[in-house]
Amino acid sequence: MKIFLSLPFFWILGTAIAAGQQASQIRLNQLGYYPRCPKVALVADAGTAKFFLRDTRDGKVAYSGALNKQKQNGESGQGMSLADFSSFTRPGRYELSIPEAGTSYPFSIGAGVYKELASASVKAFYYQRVSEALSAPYAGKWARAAGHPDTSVLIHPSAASEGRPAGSRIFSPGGWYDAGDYNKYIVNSGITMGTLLSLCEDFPDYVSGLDLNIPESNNRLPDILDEVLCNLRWMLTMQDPSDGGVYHKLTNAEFDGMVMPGITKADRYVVQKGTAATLDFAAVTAQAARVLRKYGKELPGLSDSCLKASVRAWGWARSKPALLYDQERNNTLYKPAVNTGGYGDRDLSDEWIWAAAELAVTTGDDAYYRAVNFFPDEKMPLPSWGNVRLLAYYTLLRSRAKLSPAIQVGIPDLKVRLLKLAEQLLAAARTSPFKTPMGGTDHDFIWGSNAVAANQGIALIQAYLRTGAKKYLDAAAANLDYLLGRNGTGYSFITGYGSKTPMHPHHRPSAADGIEEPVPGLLVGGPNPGQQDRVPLPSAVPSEAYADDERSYATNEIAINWNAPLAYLVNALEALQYRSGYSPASKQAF
Ligand code: G3I
Ligand code: 9MR
Repeated sequence: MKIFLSLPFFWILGTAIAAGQQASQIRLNQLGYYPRCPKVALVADAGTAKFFLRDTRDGKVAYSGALNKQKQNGESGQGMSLADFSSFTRPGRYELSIPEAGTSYPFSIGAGVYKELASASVKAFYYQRVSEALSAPYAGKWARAAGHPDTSVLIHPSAASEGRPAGSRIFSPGGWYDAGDYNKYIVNSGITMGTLLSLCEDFPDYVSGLDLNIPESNNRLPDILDEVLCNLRWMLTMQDPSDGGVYHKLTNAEFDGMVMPGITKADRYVVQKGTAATLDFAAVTAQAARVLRKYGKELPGLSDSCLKASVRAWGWARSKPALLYDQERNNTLYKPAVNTGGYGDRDLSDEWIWAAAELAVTTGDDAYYRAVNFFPDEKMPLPSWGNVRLLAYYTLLRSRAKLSPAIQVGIPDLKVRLLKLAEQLLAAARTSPFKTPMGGTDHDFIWGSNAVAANQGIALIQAYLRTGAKKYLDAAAANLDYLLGRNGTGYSFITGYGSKTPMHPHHRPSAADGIEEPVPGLLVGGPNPGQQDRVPLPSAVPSEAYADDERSYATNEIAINWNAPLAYLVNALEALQYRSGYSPASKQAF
């Protein structure tokens, strides 16, 4: 009773503090929580004080508890305390208040708490469409004219072949802009498409019901497939029909300025064909052939064309097994020099594994499996644009039954390896200052660190799908908490989703469109102390090295290969039992 009498005072005090920047001292998922999932907030420098959960409608205390002191956050010396209100499940809108620290941003507890974000994370790709106008019924205030047409793209001297000499032109429209820039890169499209296609393969029923409000929404395909097709059709134009090789990228020679797409009329080029691009293309088209097979009526011939393109790409790669894309070297040999994103991978063993896995599973032909060393070691490297090995393993885990018994017997127990990785991520969550798998080590904070968090989430979802063990799903959800605010910066890293979100991402349309709010649903790169852009950061502590500054492309750019794992993570959580309750028994699992 006594406690309730003293509360209004603290509530008023807390609310007053929150009006300042105090709210950002309380780090929690700024959207909210499913009723029956863990609910945790972190508070800087608040010791073991009491915390109160208040209903925002009337300020009444709905739940209270004591903070739990955690270890310090790296070099910052900031003491973190943890508020755990997991056992509170009543749907509603709340604030967390700690008299000594202030009041959090308001958040929700409810079944539909990530529904809008789930769709926005995929709709983000619509906003990246290159060659078509975005109209108001779909794009709202972010409607804009079409960007680069790419209907007459030059063959760069590095890409010249007998049938296509330097300076000749090809037709390669459409697709998605890679990131904050206006170029299109096959390698980065590869992992992006693989991740989105895996979402379709892992949760087919769920994705059929996912509504994106895009121009194709009324056709008979799932919206996410319509969106994926947009980039797939572009990718298909990047294959040289005469030999099956695939151009590394379609690009300006220099990055465009911070202007709307299509304003600049600089020449566009396709550059050198390379083995990494060709293998990533082979993997994507083989996987797409599989996913599209059941839509033969809606998309006559497309699945077959994808498979043919994949087989030809594979053939080209076999004849040129290690033709790297080395931009610096090319710039000493060819004019014009090209200074846009390099995506220059030097180790192609994982691209070989991925292409072989997708082709083997789609065709059932053991020869693809036999052609490469699938298990050079026991590593399970987290996916990134430069390392796609795990995408192959996810495919084998999902579909090994499609391989012949002789091959299946020889596959090591990938489930054991996957669970080892998942356990490592659980261990990281014990040491991370945010009690999330993300941040267990400072090495997590690279360029695009938020995609590290999202890809860790995918690995944990995969572990959940193979075991049904709730701890993996909870840990995946904790990384979504991380992305939505339970992190070292106090930001929710997704534009438009949360209370304190990036307002100045390195994203040309958002910078140039004159609209205050950036395009929504975009995941920014996140903390990265590398300062490759030389922009000052508010902190040198890796987990805090983030600036919501348009110039800070090393922390605040957006990119398709970062949004794809976000889309997988949040949509997988929606697809699984979290939506309706908390029972690990899922129809789709196993
Ligand atoms: O791999 C090392 C790692 O071992 C080391 O611990 C770490 C320390 O910083 O560095 C890692 O390498 C970094 C690598 O990203 C990690 O993926 C490099 O320093 C860093 O320069 C590199 O950045 C890449 C960046 O382009 C510059 O090339 C990003 O991965 C990549 O996402 C980004 O992609 C750009 C495109 O080029 C152009 N379009 C936008 C896109 C997004 O920013
Ligand atoms: O906008 C570019 C971004 O997409 C890239 O990730 C980044 C690194 O390659 O480069 C950005 O472009 C910058 C260029 O490298 C240097 N001049 C300023 C450009 C941004 O305004």
